[in-house]
Amino acid sequence: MNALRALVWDVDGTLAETERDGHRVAFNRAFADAGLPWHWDVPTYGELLKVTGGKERLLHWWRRVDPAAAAGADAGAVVRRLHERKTAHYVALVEAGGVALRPGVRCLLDEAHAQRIVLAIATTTSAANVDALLRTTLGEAAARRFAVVGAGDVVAAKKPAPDVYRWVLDRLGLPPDACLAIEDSAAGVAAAQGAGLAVVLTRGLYTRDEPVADVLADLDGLDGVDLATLQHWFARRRAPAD
Ligand code: XBP
Ligand code: MG
Repeated sequence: MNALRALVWDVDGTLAETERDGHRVAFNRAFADAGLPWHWDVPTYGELLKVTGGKERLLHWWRRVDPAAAAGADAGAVVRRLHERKTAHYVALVEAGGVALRPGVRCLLDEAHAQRIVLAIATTTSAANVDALLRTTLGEAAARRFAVVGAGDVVAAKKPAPDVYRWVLDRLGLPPDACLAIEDSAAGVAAAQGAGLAVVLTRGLYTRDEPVADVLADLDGLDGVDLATLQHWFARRRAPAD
């Protein structure tokens, strides 16, 4: 079996706790801008996270609260506009320092870079969000360490579909058994495993109780986890044929 060549990171919930105080707040600001009487409180947003992707989540909500309007000919355009506002609010919030990396993440990124382990991203969130988060939390130079960023609409089928991981592996030119995915959610784990990657799970605010199976480690965070530990877990993974 291959040695570990690349770490493929999820973003939301994994690199940073972006959802509750980042994306959720940005959605609510976009609703207020548009004069909509919608507000996603913390538990409601937790339920809505079952739908991955912001535009998909918006449409799902709209169909629930006003199915007739959500079936209108211009519904797709309305969702796109609303989501553009949401992205602008999210980027502003991140650039103002509203979101920090989770404990342990920066150390692991630095260690991997120093040991020439390739860094990549496979996420459902929009590319503008990833860009703002990496530049603000890591700085310009460290943000450029990610060799491949698979984000948002680069694939049509979002997590739990494996497509974004396959997209990233294609561009890395690496087989799945040389890469380790780091994910926070059941949908993310399913996506990575569907593409043949072993996974370390770092549960977050919204994913503490999600049922997840067959991960190399099931953690509440990455604080104190070093690269040698990841490599040790990775070496003990089962081959797909086992
Ligand atoms: C994250 C998501 C994203 C964000 C919002 O899932 O589902 O949709 O909530 O981002 P994962 P956008 O961590 O598994 O990638 O609004 O830009 O879609
Ligand atoms: Mg996630």
